[in-house]
Amino acid sequence: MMTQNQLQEVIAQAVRSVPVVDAHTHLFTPAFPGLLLRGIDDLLTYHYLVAETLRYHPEKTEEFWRLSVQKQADLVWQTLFIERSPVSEACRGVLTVLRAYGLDLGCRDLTAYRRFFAGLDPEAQVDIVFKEANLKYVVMTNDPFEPVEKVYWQQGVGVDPRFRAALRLDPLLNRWPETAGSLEAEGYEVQADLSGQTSAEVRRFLTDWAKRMNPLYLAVSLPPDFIYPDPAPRGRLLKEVILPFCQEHGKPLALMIGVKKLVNPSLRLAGDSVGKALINTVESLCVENPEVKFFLTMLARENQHELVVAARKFGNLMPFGCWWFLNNPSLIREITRMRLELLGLSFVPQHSDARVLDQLIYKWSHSKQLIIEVLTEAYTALAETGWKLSAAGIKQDVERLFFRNFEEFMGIE
Ligand code: RAT
Ligand code: ZN
Repeated sequence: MMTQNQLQEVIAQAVRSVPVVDAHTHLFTPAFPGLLLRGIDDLLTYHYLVAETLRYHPEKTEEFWRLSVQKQADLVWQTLFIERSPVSEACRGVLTVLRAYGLDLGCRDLTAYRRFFAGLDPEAQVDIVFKEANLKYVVMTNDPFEPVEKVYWQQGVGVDPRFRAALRLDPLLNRWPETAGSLEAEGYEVQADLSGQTSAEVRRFLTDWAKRMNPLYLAVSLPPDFIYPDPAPRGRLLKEVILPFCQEHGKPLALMIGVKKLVNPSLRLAGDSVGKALINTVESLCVENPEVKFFLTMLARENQHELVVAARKFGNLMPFGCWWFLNNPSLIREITRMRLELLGLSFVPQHSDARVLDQLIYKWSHSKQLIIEVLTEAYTALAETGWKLSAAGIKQDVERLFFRNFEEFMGIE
């Protein structure tokens, strides 16, 4: 019989040592020069921190976008770290990163931090970060309409195996018919009204890009009013092209539902918000497409309970992560506890959504600490029934949460 202290230690050890698969990030392989964000200025200009900064200085919004990244970082640092205590989750994250690199937090010297990061070579930095966060690999977000990225794929630049691809469909599903124009320019015979060869040609486009990227899954972020079925272009493209493609190729479809784009356009990337989405949509997709796997996250706190209930009904639905505005300690605790209570070990508790390499360090250390706490509570309650726990059994459960569930769902051996 394990004592409470031993139990805590076994859980903490299992979580800290498990290799992690990060199912959704916005990072890039260093093989794509210029795309991988890293270092203190990129950390400080993360859009979560830009939103927090401009709250204190709304009058500086227009001017902010005219500044260099370094000058933007100066304003964020001054506003959030010098003039106030950096208590928010995104601020604390920066400090966790600096501490992990052994930097002196006492000096609050941005120039010294800059000097340190300037001395790091990108490849070496990837090694350090992956070791620190104990990552097996991360999944990128790969948009075939992004002009710079697209060219790297077309040139067949070899990708570091620690960076796996996910084929992002936002332009196709959220910006039709503009995207029809881009497809046409690339030689695909599509019509804005989806007539003629359009479905077959969009499918050809997907096949071409899946060959180049070898994505683990296809992905799209969607607004709160996303409905399915839907006679509008998004619904038709889903029904006629995306879902059959996913089924035929055995690729899961990741749906990230609940984003209200550019509620405040002047904030640019920091200007998106959240809205409660319709769970019926998720249920219809799952019931009508039993052969398609849906890797699914919802942005509104209000959707979390019904999403978990929906997952109880459908083996082809895998909830993942505490996304964006949910990626805060109080909500991670609440959501993870609820998922564990209703789904046992059949979910993917977290992804980082990192946009800056170094964020992997804090996003994972903060989340792991919370998952340790929630698991400790659950195993303690289990032990109280008289159930015998073993370190090997706990390790196996933790592995399911941090990589095995994801890999099995993705069909990775
Ligand atoms: O979390 C974020 O950084 C958002 O800006 C989005 O990129 C979101 O995660 C997404 O993938 O659409
Ligand atoms: Zn994201």
